[in-house]
Amino acid sequence: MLVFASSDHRQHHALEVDGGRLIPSWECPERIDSIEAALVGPHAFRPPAPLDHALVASIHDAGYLEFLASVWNRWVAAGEQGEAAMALCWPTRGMDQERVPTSVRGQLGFYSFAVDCSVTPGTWAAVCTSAALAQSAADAVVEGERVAFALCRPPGHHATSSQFGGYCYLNNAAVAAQRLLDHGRTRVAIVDVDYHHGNGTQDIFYRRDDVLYCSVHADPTHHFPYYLGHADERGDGEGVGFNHNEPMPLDTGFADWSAALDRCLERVVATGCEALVVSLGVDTFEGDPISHFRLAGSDFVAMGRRLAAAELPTVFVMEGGYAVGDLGRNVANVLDGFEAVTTG
Ligand code: 7XA
Ligand code: ZN
Repeated sequence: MLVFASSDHRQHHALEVDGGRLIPSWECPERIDSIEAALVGPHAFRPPAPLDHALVASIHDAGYLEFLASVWNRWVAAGEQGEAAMALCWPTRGMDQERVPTSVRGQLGFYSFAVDCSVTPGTWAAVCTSAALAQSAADAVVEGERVAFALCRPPGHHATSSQFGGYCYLNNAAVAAQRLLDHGRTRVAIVDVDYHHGNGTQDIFYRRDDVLYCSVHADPTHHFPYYLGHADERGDGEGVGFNHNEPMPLDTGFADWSAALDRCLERVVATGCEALVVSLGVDTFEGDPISHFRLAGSDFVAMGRRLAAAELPTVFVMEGGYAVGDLGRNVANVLDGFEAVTTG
C-alpha cells in the first residue's frame, strides 16, 4: 500500500492539561515512530506534494488559517513566557461568539474549544504537512490507486472550520474528501472508526449531501468531545440523512462495535458513495491509555477486511491511538486486513 509520510510532524510536540496537570501531550511524535516501524518493508513510503492552500481554504475559515499561521510569533511578541500557547478563556453561553478579539489570548479562546491542545513553534509547519499527506493520499486514489494511507500527525477529525481542539488543527479527513470531490467524485463517504466522535468533520459537512459522515465512537454523554456525536444528529438542510452516528457504551467489544460499523457501511453503499475516506483511529484498542473500548489487536485485521468489503477507492487518514507500544501493529493489522481482501 502507498503510505504518505513525513518527518515534519516532529516540529510539533505540544502540552495539554489533563487531570488538573500540565503534561506532554499523549499525542506525541513517538506515535509515528511506532507506526512507521510496523509498516516499513511491506508498504511503499512516499513524501507529500506541496499543500494546496486553496483546498485548505475551502474547508477552513480564512481568519482561522491566518490565526494558526501567526499565533506563535504573536504569542512571543506579546511577551508570553510559556513554551506553548494555550487558551484560558472561551466565548461561551451569554457571551459574544461572533466578534473576533484582537489580543492573542482572546483569539486563542475564540479559535479553540479544548485545553488539550496547544500551539508550539513548529505546530503550523507540522499541521500543514499533515494536511498535505491527506491531500497526496487522495490524489493517489484519484490517479487510480485502490487505496492509500496518509500517516497524518497531528490528527484532524476534531478540527472544525474555525476551531482547534482534541489534538487537531486542520481537518485532514475533510481535506481528503474535498480533494476527491474536486476531482470528479460526486459523493464521498467518511467513515470514522476512532474512539472519539469526529465533531469537526461532522460540523464541516453537516449541511451537505455530497459527503456522508458515519462514526462509531464512545457515547459523548460520558466522553470527549462531550457536546456532539449523538444518534439523533442526522444532518441539516440538504444534509439531512447524510450524518450517521453510532455512540457506544464504555467497554464495547468487537462484536457490538463491528455490528455498528456494518450499519455505517450499509449506509455508505445505500447512498451511492463513490469513494471512502477512513478516519483511522486505533484508540479503540483495549490497551489504549486514554480510552475505554475493548478491541483486541487481531480485531483490527477484521476491521480492515470489513472496510475493504465496501469495494470503494479508499483513503486512510491517521487519527488517534496512544498505546505507543502496540500502535504500529494495530495500524498495520488494519492495512493488512484491507489488502488481504483487495489482493485476494
Ligand atoms: O480522536 N481524538 C483523540 O484521540 C483525542 C481526544 C482528546 C481527549 C482529551 C484528553 N485530555
Ligand atoms: Zn481518538
